[in-house]
Amino acid sequence: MLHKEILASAGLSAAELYSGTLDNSAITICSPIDGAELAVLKPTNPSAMPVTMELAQTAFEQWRTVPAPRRGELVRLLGEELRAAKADLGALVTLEAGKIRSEGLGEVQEMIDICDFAVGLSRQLYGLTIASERPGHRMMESWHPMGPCAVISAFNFPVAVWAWNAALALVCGNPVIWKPSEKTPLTAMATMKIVERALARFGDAPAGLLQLVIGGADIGDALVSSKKIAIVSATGSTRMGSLVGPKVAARFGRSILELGGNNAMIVAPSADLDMAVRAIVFSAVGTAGQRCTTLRRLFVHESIHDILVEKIRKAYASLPIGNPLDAGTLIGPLIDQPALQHMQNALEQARQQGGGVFGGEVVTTGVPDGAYVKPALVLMPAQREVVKHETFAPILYVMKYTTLDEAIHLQNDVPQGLSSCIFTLNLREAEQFLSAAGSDCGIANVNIGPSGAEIGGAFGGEKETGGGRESGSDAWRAYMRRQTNTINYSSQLPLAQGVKFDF
Ligand code: UN1
Repeated sequence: MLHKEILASAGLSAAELYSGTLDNSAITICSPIDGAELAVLKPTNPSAMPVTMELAQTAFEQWRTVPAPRRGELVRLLGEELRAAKADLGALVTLEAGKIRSEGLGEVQEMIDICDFAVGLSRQLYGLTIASERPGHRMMESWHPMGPCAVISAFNFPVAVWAWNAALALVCGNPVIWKPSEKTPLTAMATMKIVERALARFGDAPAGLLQLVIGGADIGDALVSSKKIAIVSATGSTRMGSLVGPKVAARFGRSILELGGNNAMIVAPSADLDMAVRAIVFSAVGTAGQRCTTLRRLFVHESIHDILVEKIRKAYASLPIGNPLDAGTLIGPLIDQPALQHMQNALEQARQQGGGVFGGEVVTTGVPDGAYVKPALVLMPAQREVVKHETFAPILYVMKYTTLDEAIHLQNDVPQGLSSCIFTLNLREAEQFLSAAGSDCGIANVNIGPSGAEIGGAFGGEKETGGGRESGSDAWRAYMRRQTNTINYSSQLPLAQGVKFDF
């Protein structure tokens, strides 16, 4: 399929794709597959941001009064439209972000799944009833819409992360303003076409309920700094989060941060090694190592180290690298040349720090201008400095361990805390890993890799990962404000704590 056909099937017209040709602030979008120019976009003018946020505020005042199950109806329609558009949007994810076909489709499936989840949730925004200490009194908590929610998303999940946030924010009664990565605005524009179809079928949603802004840090900053934006949900690097978090906090806004990960797997002596290898390969090289949940550190028991490394090397040698649009490809390109440079720099540091590097070479696929690379396996003598940094590329550091306590300590001894897992058939080891003294990550798995989480569980992690939770479980609470209510149905006015105040 040609690039042009993919863009057209996703509903993007030539006029939209070339809106920025006369603008010197234009953003040029190139496909990571071959460097082909896909679009020249006019970014949102920063001076238009106050109007955008004002519109979201006005939309909020109406949307918050719409019953939550009716709000859920909009999300149900969005899920239906996404089902119909799955193939087209999935192909565009491949074209713009470089994911292989199946992962492009999987990303859209993740959007559909969170819509289904949110539709059910729209009838389950439960609060507690609480026993009052006073006679004739009743207490409860109510959950109310919070206000406009800004979603700042990254290139690697260019549409799913917006959907995690938007589906919940919508049923919770909040408008959404989306700033996608400057590297992947086309998938966002195509998603907005799908949104428009859902809105048209819904009928009476307020204008400005779902808006898209395109641009760089200045546009993001307008959202982050404005008191009109109640919630800022930001996914990306720890560096970005360290700028966003304090700014939102300084104005007492709420932020949901989903930042860097440095995800690990412990492989214990009893592990099913063939299963472990499958999990390792998918989670270390899938999405060309560009998931925030990508497996980056492998701690292998010394008794099985050599045999496991051999199996991984064999599997790595068989991986088809190339054009992600081609059926059969398992590793597509990195997002751009700077990403490839970061990878090469990290490998050089790893060598200097005693690592034995296998793979990692640039691959010439016959596709011009793509950043294709062999996944790298790096045997480290210890968890040296380079291993503690997240390099957004397919580098897997492998280290030996002797005791499980030591492995868990090493796993936790990094600044990030997103995802983790253990392969073991030993119940004691599995439970220790999941216990309070085990993994310190937001996600901890047994006999399954660290990436590819389902939407049903809350997603996010601790430490430099930012502490936010998105997607399933009760992550919805972060999109609402909790109100505690005390109702007195007696004819007396007793004070709490037995205080007397008679006059
Ligand atoms: C991300 O990489 O930003 O668990 C999100 C996973 C996906 C989401 C990753 N469901 O790998």
